Amino acid sequence: MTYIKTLGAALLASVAMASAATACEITFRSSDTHPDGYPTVAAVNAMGDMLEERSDGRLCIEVFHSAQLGEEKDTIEQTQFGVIDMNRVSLGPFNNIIEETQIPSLPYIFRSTEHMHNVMDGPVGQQILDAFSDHDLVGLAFYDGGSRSFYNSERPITSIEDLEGLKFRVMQSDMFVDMVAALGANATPMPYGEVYSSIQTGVIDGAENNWPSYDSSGHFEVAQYYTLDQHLIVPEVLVMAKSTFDALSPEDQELVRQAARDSVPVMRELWAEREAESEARVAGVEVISDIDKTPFIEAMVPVYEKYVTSPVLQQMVLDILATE
Ligand code: BDP
Repeated sequence: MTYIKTLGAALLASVAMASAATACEITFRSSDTHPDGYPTVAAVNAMGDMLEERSDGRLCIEVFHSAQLGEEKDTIEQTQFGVIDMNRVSLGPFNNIIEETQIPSLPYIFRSTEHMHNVMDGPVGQQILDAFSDHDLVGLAFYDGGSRSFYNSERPITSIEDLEGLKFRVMQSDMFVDMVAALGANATPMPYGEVYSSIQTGVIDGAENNWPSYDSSGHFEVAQYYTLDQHLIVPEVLVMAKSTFDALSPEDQELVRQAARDSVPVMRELWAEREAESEARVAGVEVISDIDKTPFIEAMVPVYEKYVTSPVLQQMVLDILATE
């Protein structure tokens, strides 16, 4: 009898747990290439907590971190098909699909992180978020991606001449291939997850990224020269599959949009902390911070000429330059 009672109690407990776990009516599956605890993952989790609370537990988010659902280029396609509900990615892999995303991905377009925030929080940012709707996606919010600099396993880069002949991995964006070529080096677009072993085996000499990615990916272990040329400040974006979004009531759509917006300040705070932590953590690498950026900036003219073609894109650049 006691045995039966114990069994019954255990059964009841597991049923209660299961129903608590299934209280969510809808759970959005969200993809991220970064590991658990990384600021982007933490920010989408924070958005999920807000959404769950504001919808009385009906709407939830489950973040599949560490590229569990695939590399960015593939997960973007799956999000367009509605197989994945949400995706947090860099704007880089969108460049070949949505031309407006090329503009904030242009080298040296932003003067500082603050400038980037002012632009992405303003009308140009909204214009870019709106552009996703023609591509089966809903643009929800922009996150920080720090500034990206070159690192390699061969030699310290102290001037543009030192880049010559080196082979760098870039995100899957034609514009970044041209950016590296304009600097006199060679570029290979490849998924983020392949970079570590490609540097290790000498397929490439290095890559380019921000402090937190250089740190969390372990790239600093195989490419110990990091040059603070800060050629890109590419924002990251959080998108939802249009089919997932359209299936929601207008009230729930607004809850999703608002929770995404409210996750932005959370992300920015986590990001600033993480940048400082990562910079300190990779302290063993050789950091070249005394570098004249002027030749790098001047070398970018052909990239602007090739990619800022239509009057709409030209106006976006002018609007960015005119933003404080
Ligand atoms: C990181 C971005 C991530 C990109 C990665 C990359 O946060 O979205 O996948 O760079 O270089 O900084 O591919």
